[in-house]
Amino acid sequence: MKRYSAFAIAREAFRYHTGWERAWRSPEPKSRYDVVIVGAGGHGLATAYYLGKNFGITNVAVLEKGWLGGGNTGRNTTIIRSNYLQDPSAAIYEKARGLYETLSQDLNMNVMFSPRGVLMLAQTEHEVRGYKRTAQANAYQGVDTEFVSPERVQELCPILDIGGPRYPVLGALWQPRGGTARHDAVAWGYARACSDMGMDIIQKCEVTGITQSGGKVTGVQTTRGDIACGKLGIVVAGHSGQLAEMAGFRLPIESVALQAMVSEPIKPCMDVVVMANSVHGYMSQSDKGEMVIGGGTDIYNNYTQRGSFNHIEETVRSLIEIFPIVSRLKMLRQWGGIVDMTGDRSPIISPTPLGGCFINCGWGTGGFKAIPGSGWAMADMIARDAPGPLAAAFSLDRFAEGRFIDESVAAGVAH
Ligand code: FAD
Ligand code: PYC
Repeated sequence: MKRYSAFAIAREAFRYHTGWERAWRSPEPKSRYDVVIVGAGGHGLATAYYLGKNFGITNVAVLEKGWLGGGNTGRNTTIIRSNYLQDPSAAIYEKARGLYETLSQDLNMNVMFSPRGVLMLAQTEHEVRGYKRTAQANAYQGVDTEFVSPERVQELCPILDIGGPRYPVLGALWQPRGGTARHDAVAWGYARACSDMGMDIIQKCEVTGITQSGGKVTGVQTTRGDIACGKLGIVVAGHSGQLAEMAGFRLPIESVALQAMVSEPIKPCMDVVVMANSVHGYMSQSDKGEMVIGGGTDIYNNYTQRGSFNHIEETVRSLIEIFPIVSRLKMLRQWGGIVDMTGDRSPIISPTPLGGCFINCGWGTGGFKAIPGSGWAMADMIARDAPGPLAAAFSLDRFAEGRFIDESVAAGVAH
């Protein structure tokens, strides 16, 4: 595959952009692969990429029932941070954040990583104590965060009303190298790199069954025929329960809609990401000038990729409290995704009761930021048949053994 470069852009400019290749091939499925990954979201594609890059395993297919990146990976609000409380979480999210720093170069695709800084506002005494504790834990974990004063918050984000009508801003957890990235480009970049390594990305190919023999996975049934495999990775976010059922086990997962919206574009007015978890709203400004806005999850389980109307009203109301300047903005688009929630709000990266079958799910409302680290850890587990140091704590056993990794506060989104 030809490399993207300034020279390539100049060359194509002279020939009316007629020479660009397709970013990835769309092959017919083969009858067998060493590894099949179900789900071409960021986590599935990153898993395939690191299988190839780190372990030289390239006889891999990524099967996607819809279009690549059309799940939560293309529906999120792109916030990247690693300011979690527990050690295993800080390790995997910081690994991911670190990989984001050089992802554009690694993938030869501009993923527009923008480490503009993330502020998580403390608007109650409880949050002040909680975020000070997180900042202290992060210092031990090697994650660069600090608890900052209301004055510093105002300096970092002048459009915030820190006096607030309900909850004044009492400080914030600040991660200066958190930020955002272009979500589609992350999926496209991994897909292009996988295709370049000879892997097959097969869209419009829904997995409808999982075949097994003697307690080991042997393949998948799909809407495009049966495909045999040596190992299987299930990476389907909100549909994890359905795939687990096909494989014959149950997951402690609930599927819920989470929605977001963007406003009409306006002139640049904020260059940090702000999350306000007491009032349930968060906002950043995209490169196009749109204000990117989200709130809490729906309160009932469902599979509708749109979310409910009351949330739009509640989220906008909350944001107006802290950002009065958005009160006259028009909203342009609204959408939802199905997020996969575990009880402790931490992911599952684990072998399963079915031999040769591995699962990666439970990222809930916060998995975009984790994509590179999660793919890295999942590839390592599939290649070596056992979870490595990044994945070990996130095994399925923890729910039976009571080893919860409680990140309900760090999740940052009201559930
Ligand atoms: P997905 O991208 O959903 O990919 C799974 C894929 O599996 C889908 O494409 C689906 O079609 C496919 N699939 C399902 N069933 C089958 C089948 N039977 N056969 C074949 N394919 C199948 N996270 C953050 O870190 N920061 C944020 O700011 C943020 N904001 C969010 C805002 C919203 C509105 C939403 C919905 C989520 C947000 N998230 C955020 C969470 C984040 O988007 C997800 O955790 C992450 O994208 C999950 O990626 P994934 O690859 O696991 O899943
Ligand atoms: O995990 O940072 C996050 C997040 C923000 C919005 C949705 N999830």
